[in-house]
Amino acid sequence: MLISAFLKLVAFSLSASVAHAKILYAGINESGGEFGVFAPVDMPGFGLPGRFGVDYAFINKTTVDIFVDRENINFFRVTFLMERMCPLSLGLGSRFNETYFSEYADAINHITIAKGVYALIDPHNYMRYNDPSMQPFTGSVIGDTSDPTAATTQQFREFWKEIARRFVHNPKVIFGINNEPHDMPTQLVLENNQAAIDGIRAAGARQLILAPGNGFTGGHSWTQLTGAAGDLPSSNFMNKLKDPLRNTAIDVHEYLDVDFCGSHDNCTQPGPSNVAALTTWLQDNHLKAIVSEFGGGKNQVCFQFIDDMLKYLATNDVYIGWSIWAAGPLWGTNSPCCGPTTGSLEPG
Ligand SMILES: *[C@@H]1O[C@H](CO)[C@@H](O)[C@H](O)[C@H]1NC(C)=O
Ligand SMILES: *[C@@H]1O[C@H](CO)[C@@H](O)[C@H](O)[C@H]1NC(C)=O
Ligand SMILES: *[C@@H]1O[C@H](CO)[C@@H](O)[C@H](O)[C@H]1NC(C)=O
Ligand SMILES: CC(=O)N[C@H]1CO[C@H](CO)[C@@H](O)[C@@H]1O
Repeated sequence: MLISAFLKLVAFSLSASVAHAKILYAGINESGGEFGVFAPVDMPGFGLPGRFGVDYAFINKTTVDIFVDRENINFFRVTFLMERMCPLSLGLGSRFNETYFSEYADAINHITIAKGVYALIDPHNYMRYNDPSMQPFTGSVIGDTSDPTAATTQQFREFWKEIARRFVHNPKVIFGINNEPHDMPTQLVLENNQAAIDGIRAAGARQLILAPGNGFTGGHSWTQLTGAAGDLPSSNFMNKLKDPLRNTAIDVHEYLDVDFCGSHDNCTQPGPSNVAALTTWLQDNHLKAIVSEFGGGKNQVCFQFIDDMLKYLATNDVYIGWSIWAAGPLWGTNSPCCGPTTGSLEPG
């Protein structure tokens, strides 16, 4: 239902010259814009607004240049925090912290204009807003009408309309609606996704949109109940999304360790068989997907699992891209994925 006419054209023109090219976007997560708010105990507002370059940062331009020039990466998922873009004093909506926006836009423009490759805009918020101090569990679920402190679905629409308006003339920008919704009614994930799509298109933006599902947008659980309350499967809802431009794809996360979290160094969850039901669903609904987070530890078992996953994505044309977790200027010697010794994907 939502296959992109634009993407089909791109895929067609590519296929004329590159026989087996199906993956259009191959890349990496740039994590750091959401850093510096994780409080030892639940302290709403901890780390806000934060200091650029100290508490949070978006990209290291030198490493982006290396990824593009030497490693042929053409896709960067760049995280940010909605509570920084829309300070709590203003609320979620069209009024931004212009300082934070300009820092973010500088990163996006470096990737998309200076380097000419794709950037995925990623509000790293688990479809929650107002308290990021213990992500992914703190913060009011956007659109939860039983929570008087929650931002509304309409506010989320205005937020996305404004982001889209600001990038409307940049064809290298892709809009990721939100990172990993979870533990909320799947119907509400659908409604928030639809509001974001409506806002983006109302701004006149025509670029690709990525819509997540529930259950941390897990590929393996796409057709299953998820969360403590047994929320309905994403597959029951996300084929109901309507995009007048038919340029919305599904956003999937799929780690290869025992609990799909990316925190263990060994790989025991084979990606291809775990996403098989999702693949069938995508085919049946004429949808495409990007795996915007996945990864494995620095060991031979995981290298094989990652290789198997990449081969699977490349040979199933419902998948049009992937970005591995993660690089970013603030990881230092910490391992963003998977287990304590894997290291970050910054060059070197
Ligand atoms: C940016 O990346 C380059 C190349 O990897 C590295 O030499 C430099 O130290 C990095 N800068 C910061 C501030 O991390
Ligand atoms: C806006 O962001 C800048 C940079 O992080 C920060 O110094 C400033 O206090 C923020 N303003 C508000 C209202 O949050
Ligand atoms: C890692 O997982 C593989 C199966 O994926 C298993 O054969 C191996 O024993 C595991 N290694 C460790 C150290 O747990
Ligand atoms: C596997 C991994 O590193 N996951 C991280 C993804 O990003 C969020 C937010 O930065 C972290 O909380 C996760 O640990």
